[in-house]
Amino acid sequence: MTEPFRAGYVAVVGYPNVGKSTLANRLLGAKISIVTSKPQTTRHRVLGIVNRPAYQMVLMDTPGLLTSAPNALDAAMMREIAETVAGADVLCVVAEPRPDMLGGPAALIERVRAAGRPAVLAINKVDGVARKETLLPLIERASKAFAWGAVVPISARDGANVEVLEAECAKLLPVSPPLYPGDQLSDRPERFFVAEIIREKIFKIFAEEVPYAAAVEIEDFSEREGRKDHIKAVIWVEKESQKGILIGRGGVALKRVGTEARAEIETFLERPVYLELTVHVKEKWRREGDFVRRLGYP
Ligand SMILES: Nc1nc2c(ncn2[C@@H]2O[C@H](COP(=O)(O)OP(=O)(O)OP(=O)(O)O)[C@@H](O)[C@H]2O)c(=O)[nH]1
Ligand SMILES: [Mg+2]
Repeated sequence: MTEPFRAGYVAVVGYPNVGKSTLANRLLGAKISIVTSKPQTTRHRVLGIVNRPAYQMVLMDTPGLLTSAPNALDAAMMREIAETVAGADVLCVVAEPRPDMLGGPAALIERVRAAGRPAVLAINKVDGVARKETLLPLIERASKAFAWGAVVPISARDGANVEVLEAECAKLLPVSPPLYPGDQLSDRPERFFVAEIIREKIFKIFAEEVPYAAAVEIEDFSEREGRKDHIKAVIWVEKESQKGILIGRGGVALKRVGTEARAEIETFLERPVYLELTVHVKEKWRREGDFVRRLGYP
């Protein structure tokens, strides 16, 4: 007898910077979610769809779980996590191989228990663990904390054991016909990915303050017959000083953002584009609920 087809939503959750987006991209085989070395990179839940012969796994990457939400942007991100978890069939909890990986601020494990959903634990970044035997006590301890569907040590970066993790998550999906057409990779429009690519370059190029104060809004995205697409993006920051840093002396810094972003946007869209970037200041925009919503955060 053949196994019935399964389909459902898998929420990838965990503390900031543990590798949730790296894992989501690895499972999707495409770069859907931006990855940087800084925590709190992901702001939106991103929906990517893994289509396999026996199942369809709709992946939702989430922002990292924070202890507190000091401003409207953080609060929106935390609401986004709660909504995503509520809409998930399965949780894929990602943690780093450390004794406190499920505890700590805002106790992840409590959220998992409260969610009442089947969950798989991925212990990520095991490529960085020199002595693999140190993983055993961590796995044992985690196994006692919750009735996980499975506890799987992985490396999202090099792909080790990611297939095993995927299979464990797939087992927990409900029996269901596919939820999306088989050729669809995401539910987000192109302009969302374009804005995210620009934001990722800002995270990579600038130090501490600027990336967190920056938001990208696509003002215009026009496809032009016989000419390059025209994309006009505004980068919002909170202070004149941040605007100065983003633009740089003689405009060199902004130019670098533009050059790097355009190259990646063209790869993503598989066509040439003309990218126009401008920087605007909106004081303390992260504290303004209306503005945060205008930028597409819930
Ligand atoms: N060594 C190692 N590093 C990894 C692995 N997975 C992710 N990373 C790195 O960890 C950092 C954070 O990765 P992200 O995927 O952005 O993490 P995240 O959990 O989505 O982070 P937020 O969205 O900020 O919460 C990046 O520098 C990744 O390259 C892994 O398996 N091994
Ligand atoms: Mg992320």
